[in-house]
Formats: sequence, C-alpha cells, structure tokens
Amino acid sequence: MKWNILYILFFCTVTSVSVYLYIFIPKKSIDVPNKLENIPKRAQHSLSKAIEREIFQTPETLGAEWTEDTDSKQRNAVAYFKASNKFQVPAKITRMKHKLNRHELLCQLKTRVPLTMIKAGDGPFTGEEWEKSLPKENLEAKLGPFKRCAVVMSAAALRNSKLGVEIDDHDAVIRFNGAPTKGFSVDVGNKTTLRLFNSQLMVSQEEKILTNPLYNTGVLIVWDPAPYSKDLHKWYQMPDFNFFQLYKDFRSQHPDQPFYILSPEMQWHLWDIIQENTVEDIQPNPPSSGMLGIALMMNLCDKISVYEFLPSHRKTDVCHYFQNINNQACTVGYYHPMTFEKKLVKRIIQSKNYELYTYGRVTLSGFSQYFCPPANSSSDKNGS
Ligand code: NCC
Repeated sequence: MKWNILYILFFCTVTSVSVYLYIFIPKKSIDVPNKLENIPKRAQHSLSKAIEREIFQTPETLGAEWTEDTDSKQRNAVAYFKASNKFQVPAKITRMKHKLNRHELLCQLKTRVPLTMIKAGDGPFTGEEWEKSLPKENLEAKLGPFKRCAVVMSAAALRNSKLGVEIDDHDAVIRFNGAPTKGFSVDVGNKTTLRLFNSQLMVSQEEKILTNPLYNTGVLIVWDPAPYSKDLHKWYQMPDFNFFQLYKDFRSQHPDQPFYILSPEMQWHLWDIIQENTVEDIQPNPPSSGMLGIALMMNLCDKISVYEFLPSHRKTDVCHYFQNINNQACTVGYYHPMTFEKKLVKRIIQSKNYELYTYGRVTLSGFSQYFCPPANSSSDKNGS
C-alpha cells in the first residue's frame, strides 16, 4: 500500500514537472517562414487553407485580383476580340463532356500539344534560303531531356523574391521576350537555356534583335499569332508581324546560335484545350508566351517549376520585374486568354497552395512522367 502511494506521488511529480517545463521553458524560435518545412504541420494546414481562400476563392476565381471588376473587364475583352475574330476561330465551340481530372488534362496536353517547330520544306518554307536558315536538328535532339526545369515569368511579383539561386539550380531555364537577368539575378537568376519571344518584340526597332546581347545566350524560339486554320501558306502571306526576313538575317549573322520558329499548330492546339476545358468563352487569341513556354518545357523536362505565373503573396499591379509600369492586364490578361490559362494550370499543379503563396512557385510533371492512351478527339467532347 505504502509503495503504491509512493509510486502515485512519483508519477504525479514527474508529470507536473514535464508539463511545467513544456509550458514555461522558451522554445527555440522559428525563423518564419523561409523554409516551409519549419512551419509546424498544423500551421501549414491552416496556412494552406487561408491561402486557398485568398488565392482560389471559388473554383472559378483566380485570386484576390480576380474581382468583379476584372471579371467584367475579361468579359468585355472576350466580347471585343470575338467581334473582330482576327484569327478566324470557328464560332462553334467544343467543350469536354465532363470536368477532366489532372491526369486526363495532362494527357490531353501531352497527346495534343507536342513540340512542333517549322522545318525546311514545311509549306512555303522551301528554297535555298530557308534550307540554310532553319535548324536541321530538332529541338528535342538539340536540348534535353532535362530532369528539372524552371519557367520564369516576367511578373513584377518576382521582385525581392531572392529566388535567383534556386532558379539557377535547375538543369534548364526558359525566359520570355526581353526579360533581362543582368541587374536582377538575385531574384530571377542568371541562367538562360531558352528564350521564347513573340514576333512583335522581334520586329520592334528598339529591341535591336540583331545586335542586342540579350539575344546571344541560349536557344531562341520565336512565335507569331497565326490563323486558327494553321494554314502555313496563309500565315506566310499575312503574319501578325512580319519577322521572316529578319529571322533569315539573324541566322546569317549568328549562324551558331540555335534559333527556331514555333509552329502555329502548337498555339492553337493549346488554345483548343484551354477553351474545351473552360465553361465560359475565352478570348479567340493565342495563349501567352508564358503558357506556350510551360507546354514547351513539359515536352522537354521531367519536372518543371513555374515561377510567378499563378500569383504569390508578392502579387502586384506592376507589370514586369524590370520596369515600373502599372498594368493589371499583364497578370490577368486582356489580349491573351491569360486568366483561363492560369485556371487550367491551377488544375494540373502538383505542389501545395502554400508553396505558391510563399515562393511564387508551382511544380508540374513533364509529359515523360505520364502514360496516356492515344488522343480520342471526338468522344470526350460536346459541341455548343
Ligand atoms: O508581358 P510579357 O508577355 O512579355 O510576359 C511574359 C510572360 O510572363 C507572364 N506574366 C507576365 C507578367 C505578369 N505580371 N504576369 C505574368 O504571368 C505571362 O505568361 C507572359 O506571357 C507575351 O505573352 O508575349 C507578352 O508579351 C508582351 C509584349 O509583347 C512583350 O513583353 C514585348 O514587349 C505583351 N504586352 C504588350 O503587348 C503590351 C503581353 O500582353 C504578353
């Protein structure tokens, strides 16, 4: 009996001392929250819920900046571009019969948006000059496959991100248009493996594409909004911005620099997938360079980190990290169906929302990581 009492007393003393120590002894402070692993699991969960509320408020909204106001601006943009329908996108829109899950969506992208570049002999791209100018080796053979790739958007939300080292740690990095690294490398890194730019930028006098050192690094790819028909002859006669001669000039002045022309097929197959998987009508204009770059890298890399496409806590109305111009349209789109592109990407990401919120990074698996049945074009779709 006496031993029992002693035993109970001992047990109570040990328990109360432990409780006292746990409550009153100061714990090692957490350096909040540069490394997410440092955030306790429960806090991660509620942070992720809060972010989900803020960034992805309802399944159909994109973020805090996707307000009623932007909603109506987007509708006006869609109506405006549908009225002119510059690229002759057919009025009859097909939509998926059911909401595709991540794997189904990824398989749509994998089977219907392969990497396609213009080759000598394609449509009007014939003759000695084109034979000489267009690369003989296809891009997949020239580059990759890569294990880990970074897709760096030009968004001003990258400012003060200090993501440079992380971005450079990838095997390949793609940048867009005239986005510089010099002077911004702490936030966006130094490495440029590929640069995808639009034809408008290429022909712009200020850009001085033939002599500007920005365009001396990495593999270059140019794209131009083409007719929805993807008819190469029609496109050749009436490109959105006539960059063809300048392309040939560049190739003869920089013969060692790999430089490709993106095939119009890629932009419109990607557009089809965005439209088929969006309830509303989207702008009948090609996807943004950023969205094309994501599809391109999914063809070349096993894993892709996309920086500041879906906006993080640093989101801002400033357009680019390298200029001080306010324009919300840079993030949500006006000409390009960018809001809808972002909603689609949101459906295929593998990373957690708090990773996006904290770092501005989302992770995607490349096409090599998916086994997909061959594309079945009609049975999954509804006409409307
Ligand atoms: O702005 P831009 O794009 O060069 O940006 C490259 C890609 O980064 C993503 N982005 C950019 C800014 C931002 N705040 N959020 C983002 O998500 C987008 O995915 C974007 O595609 C283009 O897509 O080619 C675009 O090009 C510019 C412009 O032509 C070039 O910068 C050259 O000057 C277009 N702006 C204008 O025409 C005024 C832009 O609409 C699309």
